[in-house]
Amino acid sequence: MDKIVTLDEFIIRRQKDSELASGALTGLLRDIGIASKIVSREVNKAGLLNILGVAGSGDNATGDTVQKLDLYANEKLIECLTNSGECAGIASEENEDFVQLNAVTDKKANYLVVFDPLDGSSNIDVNVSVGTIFGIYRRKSDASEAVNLQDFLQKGTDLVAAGYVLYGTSTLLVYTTGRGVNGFTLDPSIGEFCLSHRDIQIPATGRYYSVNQGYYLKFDVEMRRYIDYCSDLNLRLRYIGSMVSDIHRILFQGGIFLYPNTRKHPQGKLRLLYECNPLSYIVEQAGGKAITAQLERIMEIQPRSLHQRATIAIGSPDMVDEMKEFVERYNPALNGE
Ligand code: P6P
Repeated sequence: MDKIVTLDEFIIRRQKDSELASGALTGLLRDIGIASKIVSREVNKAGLLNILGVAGSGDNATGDTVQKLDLYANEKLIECLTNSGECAGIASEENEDFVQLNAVTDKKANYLVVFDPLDGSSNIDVNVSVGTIFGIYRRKSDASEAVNLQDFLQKGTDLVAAGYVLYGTSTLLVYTTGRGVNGFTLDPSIGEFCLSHRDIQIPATGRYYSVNQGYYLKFDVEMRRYIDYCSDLNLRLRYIGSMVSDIHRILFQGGIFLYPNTRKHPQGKLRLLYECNPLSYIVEQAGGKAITAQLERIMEIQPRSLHQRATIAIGSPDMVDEMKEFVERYNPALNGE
């Protein structure tokens, strides 16, 4: 039986990585791990604590219906990130604007964290897995100043770390600091995330495609052609409606996840800053690809606003390349029609 390696031990062992050397990023990752343990405890007993149901406010800053657990997870993440003293500010799906964190020590905080505290929260009431998504940036402004919007509007290529926590049959934290992707499963008996998936590599291709088939008629023709192709290949359609869960399956078993533009969401539905970029960083680090339905690399997009949406096709490299070929072949605009 392999020796147990906890998240803390693993992070400290990897501290020789440039970004971890100062220990600051180490502290941030550990704080996110702590918040995730707290959220996991509440997610696993949500039905008992009447924590389900829509919070009083109804909608969050970005117009999505808020579940009480969303708010709880948001508060815990902000609390834990404040404690570390390493985080200068955060941007969250649940907050309309970015939040400057109050220094708890006289140490200057050089990092920012963007996150979706509980993605897929509409599944909470029906006990389907949900997830936390986070990305970590170095701040651009001077550490002696207040954080500003430009600090947060950085491309995905500027991420120094990204990860997700999947609250499913077990609680799994997957993250990267740019040197591969590793997964840690929470052992509730010792309250530690333990290394369970070392150096995750996404299969070059797969038997799954993940898209909301209900919007098929609202997709552009080139996307419909690609979806028809997946169906003709007898690929398996798997769509939970929780981005973390859907992409987690693809990361481990291969496949492609698509959220193209629709009439309701002409720019796409998913959020660039705290959903698409962090998950794209992880998938690319595992050997996969992540582009928009318009074939732009997700991590190269220059964000213009905190809650900006993006279309996305993400997963096994050979499948993303094939989808790209369909768009080039059938998109009228690309064919001069
Ligand atoms: P639809 C959950 O609300 C979410 O933000 C993602 O987790 C998920 O992939 C997507 O929206 C589901 O959207 O339109 O298919 O219900």
